[in-house]
Amino acid sequence: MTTTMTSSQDFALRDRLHPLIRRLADCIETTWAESLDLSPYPIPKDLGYIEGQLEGDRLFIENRCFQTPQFRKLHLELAQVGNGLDILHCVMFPRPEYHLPIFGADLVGSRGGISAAIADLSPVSSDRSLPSPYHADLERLPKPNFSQTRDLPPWGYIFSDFCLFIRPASPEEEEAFLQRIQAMLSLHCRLSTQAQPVQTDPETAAILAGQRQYCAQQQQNDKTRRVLEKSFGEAWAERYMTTMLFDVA
Ligand code: BLA
Repeated sequence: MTTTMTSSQDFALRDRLHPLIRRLADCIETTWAESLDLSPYPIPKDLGYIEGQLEGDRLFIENRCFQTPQFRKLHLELAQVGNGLDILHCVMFPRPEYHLPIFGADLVGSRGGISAAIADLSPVSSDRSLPSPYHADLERLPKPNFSQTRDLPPWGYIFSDFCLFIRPASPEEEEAFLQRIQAMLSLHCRLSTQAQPVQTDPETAAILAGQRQYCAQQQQNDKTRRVLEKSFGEAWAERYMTTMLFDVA
């Protein structure tokens, strides 16, 4: 296995990725920069830029992270397996003093097109409901129709009723997916910056428990784990999934 780190903050990988992944990465970064008060987030030294190859294809990963007054970690990851599989992963982890949902998105694609496009604002409360302003604003968003919706795996019960999981079937559907994520993200940035922190320790503990459950379930995604294991081995994949992708504060 080779792991390499560079000091470059540029996503050199970005230009080689599927156009929808590139556009979503740009959209996420622009929305963050325009609507949030970003500060640097210390990425573990060896996990900023990573290359690995154990068996089969080489895996390239580039991570970019920030923090803000409301979010302990904003994470955007771009990855490419060999020349075949392109991946965008994004999670916005709120600080546990803020009762906010977890924004998450995953795009997986190849030359043949995007096979999985998923985005959600996932609840952390024990009754699995979203804070009411979120519910109301999400209800008001236009609801595009997608011809191929996909079923969530059993661990996906953590996602909200608004979760979108599709295989975009045309350039028009790719565009509609991008528009929908942009709308969700803008809504989230607006509502999160208006949010007030909770006042009591039990409330913070309940939010933390919800975030822990979200991470525990996401760590069960065998499709992600298998990609990482093939290039970096089991132990490394476990460390990466629990410390970089879905770490709990
Ligand atoms: C699916 N994720 C997948 C798939 C792959 C990855 C290969 C299968 C694609 C398909 O079925 O068409 C791989 N995703 C990765 C890798 C990384 C990654 C290697 O992010 C990172 C290095 N996953 C997330 C987030 C969500 C998510 C934030 O990281 C949701 C908010 C969801 N990915 C998700 C779901 C599936 C998936 C629900 C489908 C799983 C299944 O069908 O079993």
